[in-house]
Amino acid sequence: MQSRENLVSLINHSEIATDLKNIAEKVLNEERISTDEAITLYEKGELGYLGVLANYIREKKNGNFTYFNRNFHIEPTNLCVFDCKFCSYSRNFKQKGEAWEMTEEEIYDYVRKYDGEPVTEVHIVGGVHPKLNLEFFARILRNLREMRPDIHRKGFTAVELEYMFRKAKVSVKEGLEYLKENGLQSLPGGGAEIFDEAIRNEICADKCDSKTWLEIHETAHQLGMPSNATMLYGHIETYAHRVDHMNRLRKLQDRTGGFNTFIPLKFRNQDNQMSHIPEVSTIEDLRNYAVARIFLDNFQHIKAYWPMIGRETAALSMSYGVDDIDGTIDDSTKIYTMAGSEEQTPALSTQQLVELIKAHGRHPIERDTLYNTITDYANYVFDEKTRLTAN
Ligand code: V47
Ligand code: SF4
Repeated sequence: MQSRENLVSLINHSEIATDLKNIAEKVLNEERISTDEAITLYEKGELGYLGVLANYIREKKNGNFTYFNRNFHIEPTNLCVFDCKFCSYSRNFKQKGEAWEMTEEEIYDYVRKYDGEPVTEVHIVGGVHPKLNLEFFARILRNLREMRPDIHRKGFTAVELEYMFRKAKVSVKEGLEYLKENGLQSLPGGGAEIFDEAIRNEICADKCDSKTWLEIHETAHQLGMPSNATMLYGHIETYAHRVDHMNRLRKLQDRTGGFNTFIPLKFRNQDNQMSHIPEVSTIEDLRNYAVARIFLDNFQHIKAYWPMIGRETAALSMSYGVDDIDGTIDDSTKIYTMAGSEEQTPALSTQQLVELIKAHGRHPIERDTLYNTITDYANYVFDEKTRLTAN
């Protein structure tokens, strides 16, 4: 395999520093790297070096496949009781006039738009609204299950769940069990931000703390509900904070194996209380994907969320450890549009996703939420009339 040859020749390269060479050898021998070594990667690893290591692991774990799915979001409201400094999306109650609140019927109408469409996942996420409670969301889930039993229901960040359960006076386990009975199938990765308590206190002091975020995901895994994990990077955190964040996730994954994918989220600085902080470069984005791929040896997948990072960088990231670029989205999320992403109407057709992946030399696989293959697009050609025909 070419990626192995590249790694071996990098190790034999005489000019490489000893500590970097040792890490590369560990990767070749499939040994776990330490937190100190991960910090060394961030501090000293050049993009080319990190890419060789990350690509080797990526191809070992996922071959040449790049995954995507057909999905849409439901964002019932952007009114939020919390005040995260990095958030461009939420509005508080003083700014109610600028906010949206979907009625229950509007939510169902929104889902009806997809009647007859082969979408496989709905991602429900939004601001934390004090009136939208556990009962409301349980009813939404039940009705979505009835309307479209074929669509996987992934919903609610640990931040939304913590608030919902606290208000309903139920434990995390009781609340998750109840939502599961009513149709919740997995949790998205949002709300993790940076687990370090001091940084969290600076950027999102009033919402669910790190311990609770981890407890909610652990309980979900114990109940048989998988989840994703995110990390908001490129603001006031240091490399050590990023590594500490991923280390807490790696330890939890060792215990439960319940995380599907890790999704680094680049801080975007438009129209929020941290707008004075410059965004990191695309090179730093790619380095970050690569270090995540190298460090998180017990995560099967690393996702580049294209509405946040832009389709071009998402495509490049496939050479730096990423094997998943999220889905069609259908312009159904505002989180990154409002934070300054280059994707102002995020929607890609299946054909566009397939072509993007192929143009970068990877093998496109449409997956379901749990990474089961729905369609292998290696030998498909798209036809304008029939939309899709086997080659
Ligand atoms: O927790 C908010 C982030 C997250 C900004 O699980 C920002 O498949 C950057 O978690 N700059 C919510 N990031 C979205 C999320 C997510 C997205 C896509 C897929 C999945 C998944 C999960 O958005 C928040 C926060 O970390 N966020 N504002 C901003 N200005
Ligand atoms: Fe509310 Fe989420 Fe925005 Fe924080 S990131 S203010 S919890 S919508």
